[in-house]
Amino acid sequence: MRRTAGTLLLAAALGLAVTTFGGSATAATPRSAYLNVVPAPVSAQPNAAAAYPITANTRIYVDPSANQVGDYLAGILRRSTGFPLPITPAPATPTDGIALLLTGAGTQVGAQGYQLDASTAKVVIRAQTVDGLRAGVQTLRQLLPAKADSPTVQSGPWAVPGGHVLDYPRFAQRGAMLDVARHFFPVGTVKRYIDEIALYKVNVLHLHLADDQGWRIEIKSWPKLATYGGSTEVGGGPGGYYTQADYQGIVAYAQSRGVTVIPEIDMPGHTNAALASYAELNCNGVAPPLYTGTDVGFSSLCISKDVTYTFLDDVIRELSALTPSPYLHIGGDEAKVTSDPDYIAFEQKVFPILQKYGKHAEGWHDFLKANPPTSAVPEFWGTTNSDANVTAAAQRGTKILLAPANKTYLDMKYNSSTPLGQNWAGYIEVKTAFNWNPGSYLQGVPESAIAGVEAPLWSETLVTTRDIEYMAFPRLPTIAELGWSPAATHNWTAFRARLGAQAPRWKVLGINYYPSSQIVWAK
Ligand code: TNX
Repeated sequence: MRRTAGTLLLAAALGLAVTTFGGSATAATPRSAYLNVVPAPVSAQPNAAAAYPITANTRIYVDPSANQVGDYLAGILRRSTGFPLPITPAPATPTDGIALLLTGAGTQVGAQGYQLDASTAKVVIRAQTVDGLRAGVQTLRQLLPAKADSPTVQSGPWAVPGGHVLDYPRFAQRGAMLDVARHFFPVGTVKRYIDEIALYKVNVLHLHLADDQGWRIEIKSWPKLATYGGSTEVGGGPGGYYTQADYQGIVAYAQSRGVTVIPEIDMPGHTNAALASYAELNCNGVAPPLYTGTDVGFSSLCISKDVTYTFLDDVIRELSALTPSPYLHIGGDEAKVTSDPDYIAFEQKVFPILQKYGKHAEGWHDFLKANPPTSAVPEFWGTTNSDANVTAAAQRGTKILLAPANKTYLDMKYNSSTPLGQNWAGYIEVKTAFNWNPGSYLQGVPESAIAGVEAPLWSETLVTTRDIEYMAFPRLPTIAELGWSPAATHNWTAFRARLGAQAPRWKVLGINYYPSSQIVWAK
């Protein structure tokens, strides 16, 4: 790559030695892997004179309470290296191997950060929490050659380049939303997406579990929601649903990768699948047919019936018991056939039900008009830079989750020839997804009021894993970078090279992606 002002700026911001920037024009020195980590770390200093070789004798030393992280790392590296990589309880001061330690990290790393030191003798990751170690392991993966992520044994060498990283996130919450309602995706597809988002330190998977076209989670007290309400999808396919055991499997798998699942049941609109399943939920007592189109805003739970709140109490009770997260997402968007007074009356009955089951509400920012508790998290999905209700909530101390549709919606087309997706919020090329600042995006909403950022993937037009990946890559890592990396590292010229350096790993992992011409793709 060329030495642009941008890369030098990034180098300065990261405290990097500029001498490590090799010119690919002469291809003399390959660019240090420390400069290619996505999201960009807080600081990284490569030491080109050192490298730790992973060999058949390498041990992974782990603080016993972080064994799961050791297993995760070993699981990846055993497949590709063929080495045994035994997991061993960590001594106080390891002198060899790869060590994952819950001691000795500086206080700056906080609850999610880590420090990583790679020398000729060893690689040491230190954090204050298991989640911090998980983040460090994702960085270590990216420091290794792409073939380290291969599912089959490859030949080495397996050098971890020498260097030091100090890293922690800008925002506590970095999310990805997957709509499993418009099209149903099997458990394996969801787990694959979890693996993909975890690579970029995304720590929340928001699952959109119910909409007009399908109800995707078993509720034992209202069984037809899943068996009938889940029996189709957009286009009329067979749909599907997760049993409670399936859902718990997803939650546990996500947790093992440092990802918290936040389930969404959208209400009072986007509820045709529930209304079709139980006639008594309709004001007129008549169940509508199942719906397989893509219109929005035509359905509503019956606000005035008591059974509506019995139903919601049951759903929220069962879902709360399955969900370790303190948040449940209750949707609240596009309730176009619910009057404002009805909407407010409805939400005012739902907030106490959540509280009863020990949960805070997350919801699309529309629900602010019903005055939720300060602890509720509005998810801003608008396409403007100002929203009076969001600003007022932020001023009351409410934390805002940012998912502006014209920046973060992964279902928007990249350009007019993208075969999948929609364009109601515009086209979102990679640069558009990158070029905004979550800390100053909404008028009157300071950085301190931002909980984080999320990239939603609505699935009206998406049917397969390859479809999901084509829309998420490369924009999901782009939004992940905005959520994690310090504002000082934000630089398009540097980013387009760093993002492009991910492609060899995506190829090894079999991840489908949109090869945007804006990006400098590595071979
Ligand atoms: C708007 S974003 C919706 C969804 C659609 C999406 C398609 C939001 C809160 N509601 O119901 O799936 O647009 O892009």
